[in-house]
Amino acid sequence: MDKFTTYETAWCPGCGNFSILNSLKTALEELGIRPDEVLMVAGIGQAAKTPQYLSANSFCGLHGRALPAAIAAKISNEKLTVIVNSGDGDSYGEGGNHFIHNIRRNVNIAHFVHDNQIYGLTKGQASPTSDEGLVTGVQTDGNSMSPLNPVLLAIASGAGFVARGFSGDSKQLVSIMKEAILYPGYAFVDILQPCISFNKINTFAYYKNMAAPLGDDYDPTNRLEAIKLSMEVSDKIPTGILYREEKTEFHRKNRLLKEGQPLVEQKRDESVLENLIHSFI
Ligand SMILES: Cc1ncc(C[n+]2csc(CCOP(=O)(O)OP(=O)(O)O)c2C)c(N)n1
Ligand SMILES: [Mg+2]
Repeated sequence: MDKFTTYETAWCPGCGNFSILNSLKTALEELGIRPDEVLMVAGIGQAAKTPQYLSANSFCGLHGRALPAAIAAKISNEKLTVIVNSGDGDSYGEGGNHFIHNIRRNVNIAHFVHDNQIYGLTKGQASPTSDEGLVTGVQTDGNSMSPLNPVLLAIASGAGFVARGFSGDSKQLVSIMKEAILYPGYAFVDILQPCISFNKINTFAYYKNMAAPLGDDYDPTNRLEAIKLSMEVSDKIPTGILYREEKTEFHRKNRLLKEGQPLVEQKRDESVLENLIHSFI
């Protein structure tokens, strides 16, 4: 089976998740990757349902724990194309620590964060990217915390591929996703996405007005420029590949993995494990 299929979803009509799912499907098909070669990984949330709606291998873990499961799978079987789709809460809140240290580890996976600036599944609590003062049905006095800037954080932490997309610009999103999947290392994409039910401020119209696609003349290899650009979020929000640097990925640095034979195909001597277990009995 070479074509991907999508399934009926439980998302609200008008949710940005639909176009992110469809953009991913298009990106994978245009890259000529087969469904059986893909592992989709997520944590918990509306965004984290994405793996359940695409006909590929999938694993949904605990809230905030998508990255550890994804990199474990990739480390075991380098032949898999491993893609994480999860929310801003999942990736930057509950999974914030994994986010930073995963950048340092640089395993070859793509991480697509559906950033609706809200905890959607649990009906509107502030997420790490919610605007300060945001009032929702359950955050009635307004969010008292200042937002973190995931793109700035990723570049500052040493990520080699950092991009921002918008669910309403699928042409650009498909092209960013293709580059992220092909990038040999950890590729991070923050995707602006409206939550039509619980975030009444950062709407489709808001993002449409704010999103400013980078021009062809932009040079993504200048780290200081990328940092400066990633701090621009109040007048316009730049979208596209903000930073790109070739870095040695995890597999090429590991003695056991760098020869190229995936761990799952390497010969195992079961007696070593049995002897170890028996030494504790
Ligand atoms: C450890 C833990 N804390 C909290 C929850 C409850 N919970 C489930 S999903 C979620 C928020 C999801 O928000 P986000 O990741 O932004 O995804 P969205 O639904 O907005 O797509 C929360 C708080 C949980 N399941 N596990
Ligand atoms: Mg969210």
